[in-house]
Amino acid sequence: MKDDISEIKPVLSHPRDVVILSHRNPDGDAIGSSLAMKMYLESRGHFVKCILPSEYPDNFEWLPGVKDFMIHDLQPDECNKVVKKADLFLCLDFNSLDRVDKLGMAVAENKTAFKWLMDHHLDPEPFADYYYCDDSASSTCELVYRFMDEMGEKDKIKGVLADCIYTGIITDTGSFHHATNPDLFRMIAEMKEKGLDDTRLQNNIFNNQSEKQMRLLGYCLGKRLVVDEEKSIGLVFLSRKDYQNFNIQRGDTEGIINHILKIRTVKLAAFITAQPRIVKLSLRSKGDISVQALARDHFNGGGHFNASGGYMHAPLSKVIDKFWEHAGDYIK
Ligand SMILES: [Mn+2]
Repeated sequence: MKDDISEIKPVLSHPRDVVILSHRNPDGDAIGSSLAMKMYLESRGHFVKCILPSEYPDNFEWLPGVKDFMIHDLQPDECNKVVKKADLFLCLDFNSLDRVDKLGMAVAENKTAFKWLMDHHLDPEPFADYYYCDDSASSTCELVYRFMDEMGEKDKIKGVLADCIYTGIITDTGSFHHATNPDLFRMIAEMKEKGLDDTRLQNNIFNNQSEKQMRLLGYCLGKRLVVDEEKSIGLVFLSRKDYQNFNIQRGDTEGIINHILKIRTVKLAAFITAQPRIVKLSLRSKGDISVQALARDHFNGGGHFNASGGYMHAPLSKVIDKFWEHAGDYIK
């Protein structure tokens, strides 16, 4: 769903109070696309605030401008005030207002503001006035690049703005392991020509873990990994007790699921965690196995074909049982 670029040009032709929003538990793509679009819109004379429903993980702290994010969980009143005053909402990297919780309600209440959705998830909900969406894009940051190119302002993609775009692309593609396309590599090449320091960025993003995170990864793979060779499925789970014992904080479990998929015989990987109110599932797959369908059919979720997630209000053991009951049906 992509509306013509000519429809957004008049909207951006005079200074606006813009609020950029992205999803709960923001990842590199949510953060990178928010910061890149903030810089772009500010360069065109708009006033821009970025709001996130919840805090961002520590390993993105090095990104310039990240400390200016307003966090709805921490300062709801200030955020609501800004939302009320906005005359343009730019929603990045999510496809329905319930993904931003109470913030979504505040956005829906502001009926006069123009709503713009830029996203690469499947099936965007009809809440916006302008859609710049394409589920064939690797990331929202790829769409940010394409958008600036279509606006004839590709020359602005350099320096810190390019760093932000690269961060979203490298994290959403798992370092170019999935969801890539020829244009994406051309974009990277062009940014590299303009001085992108990809090695520094990769070090900042990936070689930036705490000792605790590495020991937690060791525990998950040593003690909590179950592999069903016959079904080609690998599973890691964490109980509430594990969360207490390791003092697990947001971001600490990031990327653990990708290690399960490194096993040769595993085609479908699941990471199931007991959160305070729900049990959360992250799902990944190789090839033509749709974990999006698995998440949608059984776990109130969705996402991408090879990367999805869901949740259940049930005890951890029940969720794990349900997973084993159904996951095999999706293996081809
Ligand atoms: Mn994304």
